[in-house]
Amino acid sequence: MIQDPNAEKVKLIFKDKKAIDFSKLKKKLKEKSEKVDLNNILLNGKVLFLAYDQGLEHGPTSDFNDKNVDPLFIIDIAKKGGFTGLVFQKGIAEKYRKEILESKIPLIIKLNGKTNLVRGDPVARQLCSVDEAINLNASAVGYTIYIGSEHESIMLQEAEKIIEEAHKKRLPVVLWVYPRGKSVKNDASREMISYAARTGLELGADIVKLKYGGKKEDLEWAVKSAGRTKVVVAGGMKKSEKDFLNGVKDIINSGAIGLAIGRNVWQSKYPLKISEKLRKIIFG
Ligand code: FBP
Repeated sequence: MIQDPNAEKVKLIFKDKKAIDFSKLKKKLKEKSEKVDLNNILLNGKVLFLAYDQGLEHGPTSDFNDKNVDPLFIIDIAKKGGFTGLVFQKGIAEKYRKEILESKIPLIIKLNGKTNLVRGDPVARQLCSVDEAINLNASAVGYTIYIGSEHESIMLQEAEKIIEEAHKKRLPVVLWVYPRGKSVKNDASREMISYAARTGLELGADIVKLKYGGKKEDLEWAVKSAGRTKVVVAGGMKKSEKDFLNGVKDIINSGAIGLAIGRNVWQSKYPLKISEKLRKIIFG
């Protein structure tokens, strides 16, 4: 132990002060931690979210076919595939409200978004408020920040306001943090994914969503960098099932709590089979 030459002096100062009431302090801390309710979207501390905001992010022609263009197909996969969350923009959440409610899958509403039609450093501004999300029965809200973009300050500030408001209402916040823009050379490098993870922690996100570059030790470092903010990983473009599932094992063994994926599930020929395999890896 480190010897403190001033220990005696410090003791005397503390003697004069009023004793700290630890029970009050504990109560305060408990109240604080009760503010955010993650239980709705976690299953044994793990998650499997089905992401379906690609219609806005990439456009229907790039990602969808005759089946998965229909939000009902996605809700059905989420329900039968045992997903712990379903990610929509507010429009789908509103128009398919009845089926989402019937599915009993917790809803995560993305509060910002953009199309991929604009070139240059990306910015995605807020399109839906926390209150609108609550009125649409959201169990959590999501927001994307493109760190490294020349417009990152807009997104950092909007995310901060959203986190403040959502947490007052006990709603968890999932931040998608993607390094992007001309200053970012490799968005999946160790440096970038850990920076993304740390951004989530520094802003107070409950969960941060990252892209995984395929190196387990880099993801382990990102998970460490995220501290008490939990890490989930995005799926990316459709891969062979074998490669994809091997990657998922590494993701879970690195300390991430799960996945928030889209294309590798709903573009699969057998979405329910792949969901079952994912469930086995993530929840055991
Ligand atoms: P996928 O599993 O299909 O990659 O979805 C994850 C996700 O984060 C989506 O929520 C989002 O629409 C998409 O990736 C954005 O990807 P990108 O910014 O690379 O175009």
